[in-house]
Amino acid sequence: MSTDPSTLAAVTDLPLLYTYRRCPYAMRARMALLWAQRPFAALEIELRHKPAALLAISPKATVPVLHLSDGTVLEQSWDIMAWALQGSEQEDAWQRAQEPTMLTLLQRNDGEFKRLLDAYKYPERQQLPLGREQARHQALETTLMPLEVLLQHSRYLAGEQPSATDLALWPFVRQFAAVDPAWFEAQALPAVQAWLQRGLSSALFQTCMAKLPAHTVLAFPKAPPHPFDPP
Ligand SMILES: N[C@@H](CCC(=O)N[C@@H](CS)C(=O)NCC(=O)O)C(=O)O
Repeated sequence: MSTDPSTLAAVTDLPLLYTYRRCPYAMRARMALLWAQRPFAALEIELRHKPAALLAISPKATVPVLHLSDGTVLEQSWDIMAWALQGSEQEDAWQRAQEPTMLTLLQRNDGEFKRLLDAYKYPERQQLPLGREQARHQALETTLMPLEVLLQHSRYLAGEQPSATDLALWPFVRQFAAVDPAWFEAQALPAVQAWLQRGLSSALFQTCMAKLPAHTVLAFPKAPPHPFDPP
C-alpha cells in the first residue's frame, strides 16, 4: 500500500476517515458523519500496522482521524462529530449536546468510565489498583446508575430525540455490556438497557458497522433514510 499521504488523499475527493471498525471512538465519528449525511471515504486500519500515511498526518496515531480535502486534520472523535453535525440538518442534535449536563456525561464517559471499562474488560492490562469486579461496581455506581436516572425521564440523554451525546456514549456502554451480557441484563438498569438496545438496533448504528476490507480507501456506505426507529 502507498505510504504517501498525498497519494492516499488523492484517491478520493471526499474527506478521508482513518478508522477501525471496533473502536468506540471511531464508531461515534462514523455515526455522526452518517447522520449528518456527510459523504466520506474510509480507510480501515489495523492498530498493529498503522499506515505511514496516517502517521504522517497524525503522529499520535489514534483513530479516528479525518483528513479533509483542504488539508485540515481532525484527530479527536468529538472534533469530527462537531465538524459533521454543525451546519447539518442535525445541528440541533449537536447543540443539545453542548448543555453542561451533557458535556459532563461526555467527560465522565471518556475519563473515569473508560478507565473502569478497561479495568473490567482487560484486567491483565489495567493500570488501576482495582479488581475486575470492583471496577465493574464503580462503573455501575458512577456512570450507569446516573444514566438510568436520566433515562427514566426521557428516551434519550438530552430529551426525546437523540443527540451527539447518545452517539458518543452508546459504543462505550455497548462494550461494557458485552463483557458479560448476562450480568448486564440482570442489573436494575431497564432504561439504560432499552436505550442501548434502541441505539444498537438503529439503522444508523448498523450502517456505521459496515465491514470494509483493511488498507483500502472506499466510499463509506450512505446514511440510511430513517436512521432511528419511530417512537
Ligand atoms: N481521544 C481520542 C481517543 C482515540 C483512541 O484512543 N483510539 C484508539 C482505538 S479505540 C487508538 O487508536 N489507540 C491507538 C492504539 O491502540 O495504537 C478520540 O476521541 O478520538
